[in-house]
Amino acid sequence: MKNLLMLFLVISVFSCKTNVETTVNKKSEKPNILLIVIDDQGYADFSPFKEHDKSISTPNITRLGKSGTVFTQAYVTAPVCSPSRAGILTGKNQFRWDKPASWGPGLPNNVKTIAEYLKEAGYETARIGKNDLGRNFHKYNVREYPLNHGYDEFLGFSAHAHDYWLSSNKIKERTPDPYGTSALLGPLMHNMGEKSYEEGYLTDILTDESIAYIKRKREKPFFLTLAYSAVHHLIHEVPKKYLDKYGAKEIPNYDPDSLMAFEKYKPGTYSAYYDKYSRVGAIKAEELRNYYLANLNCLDDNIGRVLDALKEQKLDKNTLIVFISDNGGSPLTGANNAPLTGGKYALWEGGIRVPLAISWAGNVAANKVETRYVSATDILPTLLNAAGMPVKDETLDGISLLKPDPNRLLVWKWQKTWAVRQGDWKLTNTNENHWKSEPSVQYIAPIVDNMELKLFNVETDPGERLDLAKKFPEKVKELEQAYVNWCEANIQQ
Ligand SMILES: [Ca+2]
Repeated sequence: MKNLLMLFLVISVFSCKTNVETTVNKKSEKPNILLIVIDDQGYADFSPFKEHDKSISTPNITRLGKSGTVFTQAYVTAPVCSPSRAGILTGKNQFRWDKPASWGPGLPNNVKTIAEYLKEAGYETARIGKNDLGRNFHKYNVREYPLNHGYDEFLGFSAHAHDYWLSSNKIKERTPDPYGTSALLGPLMHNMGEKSYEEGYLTDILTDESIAYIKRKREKPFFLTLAYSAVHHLIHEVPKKYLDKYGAKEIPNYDPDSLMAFEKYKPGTYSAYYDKYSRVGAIKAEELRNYYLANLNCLDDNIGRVLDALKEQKLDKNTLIVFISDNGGSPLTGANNAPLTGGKYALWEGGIRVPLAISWAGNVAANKVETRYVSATDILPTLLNAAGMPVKDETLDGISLLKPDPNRLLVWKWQKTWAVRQGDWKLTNTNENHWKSEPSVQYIAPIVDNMELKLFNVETDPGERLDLAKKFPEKVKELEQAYVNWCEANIQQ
């Protein structure tokens, strides 16, 4: 009898482990799904990784990571916001339809989103925060607007960035160019109208609204995409208590009456203010990271509030959470991508390898570090699988996050550059591209700045320090051909 009991225990433990690792939800109850998208977080600034930069303070992101599985080799489909977000949302490489592989892939009618699938699976859907698909900013009656691609509700902004402090009608009316750049200020878009906030800090506002959404009484499971704009520039815009903690001096907010004369812009424009503080120089390179740390710390406290709200509502056990940064840390904000080279704006590992975590109590292994490479396109099939929704689309690029394939082919196309990864190898023609100013001191410069083919073993050399193209010409040829073949078969002509 005792032996039988032991055998039963062993079998139970074993099958439990198997369930945890393969994760197909057999429960009839569908989980709530929370997809948290962060903006421009550095690879080394993700505390669930053992080798993270110790200057960050993000205990809540650590808590989230430990409650599930974190991925040390998670790739997004582009090194900047819009195309990467299109990849996350659709489970596809956005250059399938955006042949120039541009900043603005947009969202065609025939490409289905996670929100559309989950709505069909019986979910209530909402997007709170940044909606940035690179086209048709600030417009309601376009496919890119969340209400037209599967979300029942939207509160946020449709652009690359929004001022962290200025979300009122009043400031919009006083500003000569409220939509002057790819960033904006003023009221947030809210369903088919707007919502003005006289005061408040954007990261706090997005959290408050998300908590209110989570707390709502409902019959159906929810799918909430919470897309923070932190830690995108304007990185210096942070509540004072965080600035004080990191010894960062407060910088005055934008004010239309203040005279800021720059050659390119009229005095008093938001464009001038945004441009000034979205490059290194106005804030000294060596001081920039203090602002970044303050901004990230504030974001972390807000993520803690969301996690606490789920617990308080007793939803923590049946909510699947995915946490991802849309691209690597920016060279212009003081983010740290170490040991990866480069950053946002280019296909070096620092631009496309990002923090990623998935958590779902009892279904996804907790406290686990997955070192095999995965893609942000895997989020869609993973979520649909959890929701019990079959995926039939053969042009999907994603597979399950929980079953990584160590030999799969991943491809990237970003403007005139491209990259391909298969197994341990990465081939790329990427150059260095740190955009509009000198990079911050955290930036690790790539070994070369040209568009010749470079071959790296990114398993043993994630920092891409040793170009092996000359040593392994056959591997170069093989991977280049794999990239060409993929494009010929999949990019719409
Ligand atoms: Ca971004």
